Amino acid sequence: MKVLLFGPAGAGKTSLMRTTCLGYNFMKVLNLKPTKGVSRENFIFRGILELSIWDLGGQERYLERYFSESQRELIFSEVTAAVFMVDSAIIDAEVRDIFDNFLKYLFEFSPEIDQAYVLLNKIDLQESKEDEFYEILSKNLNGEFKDKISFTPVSVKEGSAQHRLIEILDYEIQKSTLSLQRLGKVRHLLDELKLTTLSEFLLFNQPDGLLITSTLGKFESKPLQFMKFEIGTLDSNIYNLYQQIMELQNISNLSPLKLSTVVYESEDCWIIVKEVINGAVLMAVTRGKQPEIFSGVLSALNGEIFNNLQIYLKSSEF
Ligand SMILES: Nc1nc2c(ncn2[C@@H]2O[C@H](COP(=O)(O)OP(=O)(O)OP(=O)(O)O)[C@@H](O)[C@H]2O)c(=O)[nH]1
Ligand SMILES: [Mg+2]
Repeated sequence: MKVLLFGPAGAGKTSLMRTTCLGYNFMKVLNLKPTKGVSRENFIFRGILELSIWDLGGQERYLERYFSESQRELIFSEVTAAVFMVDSAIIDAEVRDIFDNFLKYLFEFSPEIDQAYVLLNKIDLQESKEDEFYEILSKNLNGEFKDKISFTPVSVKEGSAQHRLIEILDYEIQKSTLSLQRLGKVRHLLDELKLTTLSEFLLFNQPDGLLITSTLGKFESKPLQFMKFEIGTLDSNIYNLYQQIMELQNISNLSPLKLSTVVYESEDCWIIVKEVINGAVLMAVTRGKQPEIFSGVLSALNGEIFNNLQIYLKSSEF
């Protein structure tokens, strides 16, 4: 699925992409270099939706190229979701020309698009004038475009831009039969795990830290930042000790990935986190703390249903 990120230089497009799809925090995108022309990156959003994000560097010389007769079709065709982003702290009436061209070619080459999204970014800045920018971009819009464009004031710094992009992409999941089928199958396997263990299960996508699905149904959670769940790297002390002990026992060929499960204990329950495949992590929350519940979950996490989940997720990898 092709996603276009378009807009003038410095608007925050690359920042938005990295923080949403890779779980980076804002500090990590403070010093991004301007994107040189077209940068394409593939991600699997929420573990379900295959994305090809076209992050288009917004410097003038590139914009001219995107609109040129030789390139416009390549850039604007087969787009599924399109985002136009501006820096609301820098009011520039000339952006309107860029926006008009963007709309013109977008709807010409991807006529099946039902919505284009405008993000008025950086509203965290005091000098941000998102209302003024909204006026510039929306004034006298061609009637047929008018109903197809939605404007949202956002901030990548504060997280509302990522929230909006996630909403936009979730809407695409809802429109995709294949994605819904995949979700249904995974959900079914989690429900089976729940039946045999009386615990709740939540499956997370590692790169963006978002929930794929859970036995609790729709469950809102913030993207899990910093949690990569790769225990070997997460806690290298433990890995080092483990390695030493295994060496004492003459067991070689260790990889940090062999440490795949973390257990947390609270007064009321166990929380057990296990990597299913590279890129997806399963979390079990037990109902109660009896030892047999704990061992039940551990056997389930080494049993057939878990295995099926692993096979299914592997087979639907892109
Ligand atoms: N204050 C503030 N700064 C932001 C926000 N979003 C992005 N920035 C900063 O704006 C600068 C430019 O961000 P980029 O993501 O590189 O912008 P871009 O749209 O990709 O720019 P080009 O690649 O040149 O088209 C970076 O220093 C970001 O840290 C925001 O919401 N608030
Ligand atoms: Mg960029």
